[in-house]
Parts: sequence; C-alpha cells; structure tokens
Amino acid sequence: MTLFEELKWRGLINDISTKELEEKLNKGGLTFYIGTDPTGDSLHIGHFSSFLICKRLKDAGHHPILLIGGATGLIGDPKPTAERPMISKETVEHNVRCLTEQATRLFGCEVVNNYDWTKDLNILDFLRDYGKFFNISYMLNKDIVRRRLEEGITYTEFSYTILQAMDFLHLYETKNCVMQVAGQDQWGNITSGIELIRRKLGKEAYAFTMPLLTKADGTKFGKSEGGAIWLDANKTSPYEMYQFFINSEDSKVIDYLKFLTFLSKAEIEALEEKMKTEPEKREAHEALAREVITFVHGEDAYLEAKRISEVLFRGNLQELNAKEIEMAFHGMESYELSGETSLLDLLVEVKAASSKREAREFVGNGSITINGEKVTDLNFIVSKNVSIEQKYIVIRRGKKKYYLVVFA
Ligand code: 545
Repeated sequence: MTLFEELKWRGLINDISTKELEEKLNKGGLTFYIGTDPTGDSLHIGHFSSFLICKRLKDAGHHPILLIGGATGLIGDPKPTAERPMISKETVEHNVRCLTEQATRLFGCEVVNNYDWTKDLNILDFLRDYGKFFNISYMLNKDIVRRRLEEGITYTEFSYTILQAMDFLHLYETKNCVMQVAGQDQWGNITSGIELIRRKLGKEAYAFTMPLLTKADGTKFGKSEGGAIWLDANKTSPYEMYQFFINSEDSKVIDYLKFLTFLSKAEIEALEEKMKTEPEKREAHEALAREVITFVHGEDAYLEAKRISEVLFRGNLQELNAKEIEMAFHGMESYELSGETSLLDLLVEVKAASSKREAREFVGNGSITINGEKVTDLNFIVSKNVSIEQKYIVIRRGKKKYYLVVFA
C-alpha cells in the first residue's frame, strides 16, 4: 500500500488541493505544517487525532513543522456560530509555552510560533503587502464567514484568514514548506494561503484536510461527560483516558484504531474479526486504549490504568494504594470526613442511600462493600482505621456505584 492509499484507508483524507498531491506524498521529502491556536493550556485528544499526521508523514520521509498560533490566538479563528471571547495576552503566552512543551515531547517535530514573524508587522505594511491580495468578495464567500454575516463578525475575526495565509507564505519562503495539513474545518483558511502564495510568488502550494473524528451520533469526538480528554495527565488521568477508550462505541472503535494508532491494516482487520467472533473479549477496545495511552503517557501508565480498571471491576479495592485511588477517582466528587461515623449515616450523607431505612436495607442485603470488603453489620462504625493509608474509604453499592470518602 502506498502512503496515500494508507491515508485513504485510514480515513484521513477529506479534501486535497490537487490530484498531483498523491504522487508527491508517495514520493516523500515534502516540508509541511499543521497549526493550532493556543486556546487552552493543554493539547486534547482532538489535537492528538490531527497531530498524529506529523508522525505518519515523518515516518514516510516528509518533514513536519508544528505551528503554535501565538499571534492568531490573540485574534481568534471565526467559528460558524459566534464571536470568540478575546483571550488575554498573558494567557496566550502561557498556553503557547504549555502547548510547545507538550507538542515537542509528544511529536518530536520542529515547532514554530507565528507571533515571531507577525508581531513586528505594522498596520500599513499589513494592508499594503497582504491586504491588497484579498478581494472582499473572495473573503465573504468563505463558508464560515458567510454563515456569520447574520450573527455578525468583527473586523478582527474577519481578518484572521489573512494572518493564516501569511503564515503559509512565510513558511513557504523561509522553510520551503510547500504543504499545509489540517482538519476539514480549516479548508477556507488553507486556500487563502494557497491563493496568496500563487498571487504573490506565482508558485503552487499544496494541502489536504482530514475529516474531524466524530462519535456514532455524529457529535464531536473527544468529549466525555467529565469534559474534554486532555493529554496532560494532571487534567485527565491515564485511568480516565483508559475508561474513555475502553467505552468507545463498538461501531466506531475500528475507525478510531485507523485514525489514532499506528497498528497495521492486517492488525486492525484481525481485531475487527475478533469483534465478530469474540465480542465479549473487547480486544479491539483494549488495543485502542493500549496504543493511545502508551503513545501519550508510556506503557507503565497504560498497565497501571488497566490494573486499576480491573480491580475496580472486581471490587477488591484493598489491592489499590492511595495514589491509585487518587488516579481512579480523579475528577470525581468526594466526601470529606474528619472523625468517625456510623455506616448507615455515612451512606445517607454521601447519597448512597436516600434514607437510613434504605441504608439499612442495602447493608442488610449485602450490597455495600467498604474498601472491597462486604459489610453487613448495621452498627458498623466508619473511622480512619478502616481506611486505605489513613486516607481513603471507598464505598461500593452494588456492582458499579462508587463513593469516595476522604479523611481530612
Ligand atoms: C493558525 C495559524 C496557522 C495554521 C493553523 C492555525 C490554527 C487554525 C485552527 N486550528 C484548530 C485549533 O483548535 C484549537 C483547539 C484544538 C483542537 O484554529 N486556524 O487551533 C484545530 N487544529 C487542529 C486541526 C483541527 C483544527 O488545532 O487542524 O481541524 C482540529 O482537529 O480545528 O498558520
């Protein structure tokens, strides 16, 4: 399979600028870039799905440049729906530092910041040397801008596409960067750049976009009920990332394997077969979680996340230490306890039971475990000396409901 055939098979090609791109991609040696604005202080799984293209193309002999938008992040790429709130310069600078560190660690490619070549451009040069190449009717025809004319769009966001076009021109001139890659939402900004390079240099530049990953119901990939899945382990623990991938919809897991991993066609097709013959083993889901978490956090983090998940599933919590409890229940609300209390009162306090009568019923019928041990004693006293490392009490009701109690 050629590179282009593989990208097609993986579902990674949405638009391409010219069909010549196929053989250029297959030949290798292209310098290309993909950009992101510093809208947050961590990359998330949405970035990850797009930035993996850097490694895929690098492995095929191309040269990736990752751009962080220290300048464009101050302006705001217009969304179809509404104006973005402006981000402060300090926040943008902080986010640029965080994203640069993460992107370098994860994707190991050259990182540039468009603030470096945009900050010194004065308004007159901007209007004369770049604005002159942008016909308003061309700009109004951009899909996203057209949809915003009703709602309203400021001059600032309207100008954004010229900044992104300038980037492509700048990288073309200074680094022979002949191609830009992005998710499909970026097609308008990319073609602005191709147009500017054609009109200002008389040269041809290339691009392709990737479809945006979606869930089975078509909504945006990468959001769980706890919010976005961040690549920063302090924002989303490897355990939470493990749960996110293990619970991917069956109908999407093969697409995610193609998009998010480097498993071969043969390996993915074998997993697809296993989904049919032994669905209960969930080998495809496990492979997806393993590949992504190992890439982002390392194999040890994957193995620990898997172990915690198995312990929680079996319920023998006494096998977990305090750190693993923290990881497993990261982001989940907990109940603080200073002294000791009766189990029945505590069950009502943490809302594991709606009344003491119901608490008595749960304890009586054996559906309550404390740190993995079943408790049926109605007079059981919960105190620090039944906690894990003098810190945690994990109450489980039935098979799946967990409540975390932390000793102050
Ligand atoms: C700025 C200057 C350039 C080239 C590109 C840019 C950024 C671009 C943009 N990209 C998106 C982005 O999202 C922030 C949250 C992360 C998902 O806005 N104008 O910054 C996303 N991009 C990755 C993919 C994308 C795109 O970071 O391209 O399609 C999402 O997967 O939406 O010279």
